Amino acid sequence: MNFSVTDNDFFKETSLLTKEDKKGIITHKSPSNIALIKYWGKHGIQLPNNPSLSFTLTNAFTETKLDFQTKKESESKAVISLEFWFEGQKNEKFEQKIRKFLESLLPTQPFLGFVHLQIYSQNSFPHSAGIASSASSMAALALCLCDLEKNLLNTLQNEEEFYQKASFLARLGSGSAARSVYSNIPITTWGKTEDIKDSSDLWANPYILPIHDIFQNYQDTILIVSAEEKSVSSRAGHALMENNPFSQTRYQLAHSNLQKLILALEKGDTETFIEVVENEAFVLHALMMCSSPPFILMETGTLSIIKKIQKYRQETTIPICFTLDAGANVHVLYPKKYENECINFIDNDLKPFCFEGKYLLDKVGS
Ligand code: 2P0
Repeated sequence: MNFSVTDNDFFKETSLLTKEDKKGIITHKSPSNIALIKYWGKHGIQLPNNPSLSFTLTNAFTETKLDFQTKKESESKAVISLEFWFEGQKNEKFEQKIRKFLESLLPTQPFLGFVHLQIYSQNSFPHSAGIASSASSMAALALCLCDLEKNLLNTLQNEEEFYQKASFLARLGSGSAARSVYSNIPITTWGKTEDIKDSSDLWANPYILPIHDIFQNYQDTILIVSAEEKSVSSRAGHALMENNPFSQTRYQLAHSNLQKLILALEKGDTETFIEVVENEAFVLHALMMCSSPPFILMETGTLSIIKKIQKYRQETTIPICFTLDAGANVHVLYPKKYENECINFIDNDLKPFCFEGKYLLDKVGS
């Protein structure tokens, strides 16, 4: 499935397109997500080597506005016409990246060649916070593209199909973005697994298995340990899995961790939740450490924070835990009912390890 629109209907519609001058504005807002079961390693065209599962965040999001106007009959339909602004400024670097992405879609989504596009994008979180924005930004862009198709070709009227296609396109832009097209859905999964009905490598789906109340309003405080750009890009990181001696074991572990997590989410079993979530974070970083060449993505502050969280948990029995992305920042996860104690702990014990004392308060979308 490539959601191609290069069929007869398309050409019927596009002949209309060239006669009729159409313009409009489409906006979408997409949340960031934090993976509990990590996607790390891919094959083919952005296909994951194991299933992943993420919490959808609320406060960290990208808002994208797409301003479109159909081209004149004389203008070439084989090129992408694009201008891109990021946070109010024309941004050549991002424009190049988006242009390349849209060009890669052109053979299956030829309507993209029939319009002039002006895209304005902004994040709710500071660009310098060292938080990856590819998931939320690619998801917001993919949703805009699906609305554009809907507007121009009268396709994607079915909501499920609309979101599946948005997730499919977002995935092609950035794997983890596939999981960010569903706002207000607390948990999303991506990748084929026998444990989740209708799961797919091609797009992510909202998680529809039972979720215990304790996990409905989990808090995620993102500790900014480093605001620097990552030392290894995700693309390079995924590629390193190809020759990693532990890769097959890792993919199996992702499946068994997912099975454990599904049960824990249903039963409200925070102990197993913590065991699985922290294991996934450690394994992701261990894989990078034993890749060739090796990468250490944690900073000393990351380790200090992890140790403090584990000690605090032991002393208080509050089910607080952490997860990591492919970088030094720490996501601190805890149930809403322990919010006051956890914020106090973060302010007193963890904030000193944060870059300029910075952290972002976020929570799972509901
Ligand atoms: C994830 N990460 O599941 C994992 C865990 C980071 C750590 O997916 O190359 O930017 O664009 O498909 O999605 C980050 O990688 O990689 C990522 P591409 P992406 O969220």
